[in-house]
Amino acid sequence: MQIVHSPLHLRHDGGMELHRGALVPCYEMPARAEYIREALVEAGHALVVPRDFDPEALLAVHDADFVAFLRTAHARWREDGRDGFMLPSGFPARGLRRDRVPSGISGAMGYYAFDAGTPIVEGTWDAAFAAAQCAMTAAALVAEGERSAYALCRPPGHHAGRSVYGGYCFLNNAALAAQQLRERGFGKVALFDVDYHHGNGTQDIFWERDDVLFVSIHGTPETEYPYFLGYADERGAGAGEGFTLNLPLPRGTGWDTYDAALDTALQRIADFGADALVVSLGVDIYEGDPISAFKLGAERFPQLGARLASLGLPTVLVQEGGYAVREIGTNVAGVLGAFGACR
Ligand code: SP5
Ligand code: ZN
Repeated sequence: MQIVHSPLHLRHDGGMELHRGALVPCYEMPARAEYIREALVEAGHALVVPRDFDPEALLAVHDADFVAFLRTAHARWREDGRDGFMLPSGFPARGLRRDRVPSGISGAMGYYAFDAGTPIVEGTWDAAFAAAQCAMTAAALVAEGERSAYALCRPPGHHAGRSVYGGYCFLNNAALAAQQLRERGFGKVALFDVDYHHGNGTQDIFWERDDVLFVSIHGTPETEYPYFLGYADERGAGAGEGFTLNLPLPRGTGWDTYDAALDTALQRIADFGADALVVSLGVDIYEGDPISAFKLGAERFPQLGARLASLGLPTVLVQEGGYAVREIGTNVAGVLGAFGACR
């Protein structure tokens, strides 16, 4: 399988995140992508660099003011006399105004962010845009005839909505891949999100669309991040009603329960009549993940890869989360190896 990857991901580094009341080094660190790349090259996959997409391509899934904010945020922070990583400290919650963006960088940051766990540093835009280009390139490869392609994206993307960032995500790589597939001739695209955390950004982007089916298996937002989206009663709206399917599972979920949810998810994708598949591939469903709570051993990743391949669809796999850094490469290689073996 071709692996689309850019070393520019290294430019997004050096932040701390607010975690359980303390500033701790980010779980989402550069070593994640380095270990994945090493394991995939070792396994014999071919590395390719992303193509140069026009930034205009982002505007199919993100608002222009949001993209402009991300591009200029850290320069504005420095103009304000500050340096280092940026974290917001106030958000437009109930009773506060959301109809205007404050002119100062601190207010603007709180307006566009939804958590204090997603620092922006000087190189964040370069890394996020490169990751988006990786995802769009993988989609182009599949549209040109590859059965599958994998975008080794970092930072991840599925928590980023039309005009909101958070959850270590800035631009929604998987949504951009799905959009590219639509524009390149696939009439119906299924986006299956297996990351431990609900893909609130992806759901937001496709909420009112019936041409992109969003299906997600994740830790229940009753207790798990991102808390405020991902419940089973969210089914889409307008033309998109019935084209969102959330399958939340409790902490401690093991393979039998997970596998049954997989049956439901794959059946929905088959019933939809998808012409192509995008997988938001978070490997934080692993039992050793430091911020997640499913109980899936490393041997489950090849099983997951085989089940994804069994749909028989042209498939773009997009890297999302996974924070057990030592095992992350093995787990991703397990999915991709089994997927390739089932073609
Ligand atoms: C892409 C992705 O996987 N983003 C995840 C972002 C999660 N950020 C906040 C995590 C807070 C989890 N707290 C759990 C405590 C476990 N000790
Ligand atoms: Zn996750």
